[in-house]
Amino acid sequence: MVEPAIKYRLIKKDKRTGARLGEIITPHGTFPTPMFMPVGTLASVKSMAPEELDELGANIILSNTYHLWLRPGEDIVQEAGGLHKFMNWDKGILTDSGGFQVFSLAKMRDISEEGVKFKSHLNGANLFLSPEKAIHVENALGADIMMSFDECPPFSESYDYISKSVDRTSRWAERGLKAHLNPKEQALFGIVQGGGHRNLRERSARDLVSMDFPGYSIGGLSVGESKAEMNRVLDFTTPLLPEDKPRYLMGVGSADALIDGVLRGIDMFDCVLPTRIARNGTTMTSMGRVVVKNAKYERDFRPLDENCDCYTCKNYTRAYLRHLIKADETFGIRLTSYHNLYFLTHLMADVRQAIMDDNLLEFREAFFEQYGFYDK
Ligand code: PRF
Ligand code: ZN
Repeated sequence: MVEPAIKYRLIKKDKRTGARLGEIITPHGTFPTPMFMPVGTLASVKSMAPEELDELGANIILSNTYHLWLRPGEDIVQEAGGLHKFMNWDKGILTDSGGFQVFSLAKMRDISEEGVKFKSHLNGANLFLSPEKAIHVENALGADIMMSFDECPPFSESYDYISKSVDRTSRWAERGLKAHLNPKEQALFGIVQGGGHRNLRERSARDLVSMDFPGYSIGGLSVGESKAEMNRVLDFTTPLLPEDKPRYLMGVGSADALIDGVLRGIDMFDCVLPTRIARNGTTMTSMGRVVVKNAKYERDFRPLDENCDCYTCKNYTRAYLRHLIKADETFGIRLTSYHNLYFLTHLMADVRQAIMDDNLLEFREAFFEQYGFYDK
């Protein structure tokens, strides 16, 4: 048994909820959890420099196997000295396996036991990804944490389909584990699937936990089901996972879902949401969403969020942000992206403090009181 590349240290468990305060120890630093991870699909968090990400409180960022495999090619990243060097980021990196992107982006997929045949979303070329291929691309990229190659079926798929899919995802996870070339430098996580079905989530978790991954992801959520539905699945899924390993809820990034995920024992989250909505002028503030592009902010010379200490809020007005976004000035996108990422990384810091102070439930109440429930 080799020592895994990352470790999780549980610091404190909340007495009244499933929330955990901890830290994740990676080859590129030790970072507090629960945490939010910004997404840099193509080896860049859109419009943000690495120094800015560091300054706004990001510790691990996400990148993507499928996208980097297609462009520029993992061989080029490897020649550059790996993803950290290539993009000038020396804190944590996590790569998603490409499984999810194949299912969400590519047309005409053909799924078999061996892997997935599909067409490139860039030029229509015929492509094939298998668990072994995905892991070898992830090995070449060199992230601290890698994801198994999984299938993320639609939440509404039939029980029968999801049941077969879960078993195949477990076999793919096992193949990925065997193909993994350097477990001492890169930690491979298993991904629990199973849609909304308790017994399928149980089977998925049991099979993956028996393979002893250094961490576990929960996939197949935030794919169109309601937040109540997602919370219901988390209620019975996180308790299936070992206490001494990190748990990562994939593709979740709205403030309310982060808090409710932490309450259910999640340690890590990622999502394109904060940066994606920032690019069309939508921001997350302590008072809820502010669509700064709207006409009503034309003469609003207040900061975006009066309770925020970020660079954007300290220096610029809503009227200025509205003007820049309306005029397609890229600086506007940088300012709203910076604020949204700062907002979520600092929300998680506040959540950690609340766990420390034994008042997470009160924190949640107060937060929702101001923020409103369920933004989507
Ligand atoms: N699997 C993988 N990546 C993902 C997901 C998944 O199920 C999701 C689901 N929200 C986001 N990203 N590999
Ligand atoms: Zn701000």
